[in-house]
Amino acid sequence: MSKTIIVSNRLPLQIKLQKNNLEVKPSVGGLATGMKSIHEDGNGVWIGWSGLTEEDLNESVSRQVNQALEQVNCASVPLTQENIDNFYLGFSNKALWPHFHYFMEYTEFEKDQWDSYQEVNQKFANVVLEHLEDGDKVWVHDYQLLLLPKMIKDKKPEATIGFFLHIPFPSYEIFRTFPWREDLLEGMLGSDLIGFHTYDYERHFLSSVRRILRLEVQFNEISYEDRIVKVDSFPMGIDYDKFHHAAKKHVNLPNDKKSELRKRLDDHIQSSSNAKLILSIDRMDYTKGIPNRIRAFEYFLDKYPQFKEKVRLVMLAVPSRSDVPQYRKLKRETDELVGRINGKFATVSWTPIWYFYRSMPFENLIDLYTSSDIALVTPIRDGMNLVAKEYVATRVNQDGVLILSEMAGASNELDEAILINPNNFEELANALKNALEMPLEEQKKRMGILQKRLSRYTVEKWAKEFMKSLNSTLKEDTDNAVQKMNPTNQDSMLNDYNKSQKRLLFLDYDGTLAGFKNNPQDAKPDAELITLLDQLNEKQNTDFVIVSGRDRETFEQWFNHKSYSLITDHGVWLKDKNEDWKMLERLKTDWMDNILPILESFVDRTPGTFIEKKKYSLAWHYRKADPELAMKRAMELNTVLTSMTSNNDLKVLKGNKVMEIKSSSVNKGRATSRWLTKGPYDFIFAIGDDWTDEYMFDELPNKAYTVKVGSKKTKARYYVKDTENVRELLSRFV
Ligand code: GDG
Repeated sequence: MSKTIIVSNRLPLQIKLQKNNLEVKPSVGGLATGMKSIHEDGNGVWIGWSGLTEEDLNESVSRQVNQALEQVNCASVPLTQENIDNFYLGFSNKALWPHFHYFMEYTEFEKDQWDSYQEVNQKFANVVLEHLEDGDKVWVHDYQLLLLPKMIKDKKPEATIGFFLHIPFPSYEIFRTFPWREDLLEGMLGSDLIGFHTYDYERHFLSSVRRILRLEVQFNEISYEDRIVKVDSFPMGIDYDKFHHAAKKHVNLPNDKKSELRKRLDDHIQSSSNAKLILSIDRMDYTKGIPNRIRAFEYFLDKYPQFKEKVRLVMLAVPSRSDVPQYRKLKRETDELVGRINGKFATVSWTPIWYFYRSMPFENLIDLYTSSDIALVTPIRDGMNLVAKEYVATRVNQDGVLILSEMAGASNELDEAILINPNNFEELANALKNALEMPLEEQKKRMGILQKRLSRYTVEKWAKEFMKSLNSTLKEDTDNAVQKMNPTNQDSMLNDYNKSQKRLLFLDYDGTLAGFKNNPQDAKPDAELITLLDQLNEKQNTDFVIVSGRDRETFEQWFNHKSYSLITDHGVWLKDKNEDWKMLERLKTDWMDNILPILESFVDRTPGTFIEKKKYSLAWHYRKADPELAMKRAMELNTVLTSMTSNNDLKVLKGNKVMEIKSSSVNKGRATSRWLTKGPYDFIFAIGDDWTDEYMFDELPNKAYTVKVGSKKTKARYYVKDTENVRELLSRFV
């Protein structure tokens, strides 16, 4: 039975080791809850670091830990202290975390840490590969493991792999400055499905993929090598019922059962008729905007002094990554700010900020949520922010106001909150005043809508939706009738080839026999290719023809001294082995004078594009242009040209990063089907990479072996990954 393997940096467990005594406790985080049903389904495994370094463990304890983990269907990745320093505290938290959150001034690019990041991702891959069986699915989580999908895919191409990024994906302008940007993107593209919290992160990622890797993106699908990678947004939810039910219990608690914290919070609320509590909860992280929030609170108290002695900011900052210098600096800054502001405003009976630097048990967290009239969630940048959602879930009487930063992913879904820009103190101070004075009726209206939404799209639903989408990538794959050329179907094709009496091979040139170059003239055949073509040309009973959109002049230059059969200009010219060139189609060229100025105006407005003037066609190449601008211009040009060419017997062909205008009476399909009359052939093979080759695949008889290069979206029967595979395949014919 197939299973799902979940992979995250940390296992959803807390392991305590005291004097060789082992205590394993499940952790109760949102992710663990969401993944619960998937983990428990069948014989699922969760792979991650246990929290104990190799230095913490001796052989016998290590065995004990592994056994304990096995019992709860987990497996650990062995990491050393050096790994933690360089991979986790180093590359993950000093390069990726600040960079992806737009804190470029905090980003450190260290080669040693990058090496460690690769090494540790490989360690994770090794453990995954030990557990991975045919038919299994893998779901990889977060920024510590960006390289893992590719490492698994390279070893197990048939594995179905999903990846979810819990933090923002930055805009292309930021991402492009990352030294190892290609490796990170390629690592992620080992997946079949890549998920983000929001559509913004999704489009930033797609933009980087287009611009940096120059890959073809259609809607939310990336054509990568011979695969399609799907990209989508899945906003993560919370365990709504857990928070809602816990809050219900808390609200009705008798006095003697209340925690000390709750009693102190109650004291404040009862201190005057309009005393209010404002809550903030975050990990102590510079992305969460803690100092800004405190300063904005100071600004608020200065601007609206009527709230002095009435409102209190209760601030819980949970210690985090304190081995990283920026976090220690943030802690110092926060301590100082709280001290200064409390000193500035405090009276004998009131301190404006209650500041806790620690983590609290769940019950106290609920005390804070249920006692606070306002939640002030103001990150500078946050992938999602679950605290905002948890606050909503705990408001069992539907009162309370959420003030939320627009820079948190959650703001996309929580429109009924008061949304603010955390850098605008004026807006923040006014939001606080509005929230404090908001009529109960309006609070209930807003809270009601928010609760309805969050109770529907829970973390469990989120995980299920992701898995459903991952499963559908698998289904699309099996539905697709186009088969990958593999050793089995290749052998059967060669068997037919060897048995046949008269064979015909049609080979496209650019993107098939030779890779693309920025300048089309640079794609000249190399020595290896010439040797291969010579060998094919010498084969007995075998006609091989290069069928190209290239012009006759170029092929004359390149293959001048050769006796190959050539079809050029998409089928205008034909040269049969030892004969002279013949014109297959008589074509007019007077239309070019009208079209050329239009193409020139597009070249002027689209840097990096250029026109190739052929004898019978005009091509506008946009391979070197910005892909997003080029796509927009290509659509524009297509509209202009189609309206102009409709009566003109002209056709606009979309090739690979090129648009070509030519007579509609000529295409590779017509040229190749004419050649068939030289038969009968009992073995026909055609291979090509773009839309112009589809005409050829379409016209050939069903029994022909038709092969597409680099994509599964084709009328061909088979596909191969790249030009290297083409050469390997053709070398089997010689
Ligand atoms: C990352 C992304 C994204 C906090 N203090 C205590 C405590 N917590 C719990 C909260 C909440 C969680 O920690 C914090 O989650 P956030 O989403 O707010 O933030 P990150 O830790 O930065 O998480 C973030 C998330 O991943 C999920 O994809 O939303 O954007 O940065 O659940 O309740 N829990 C307890 N005591 C505490 O003192 N028990």
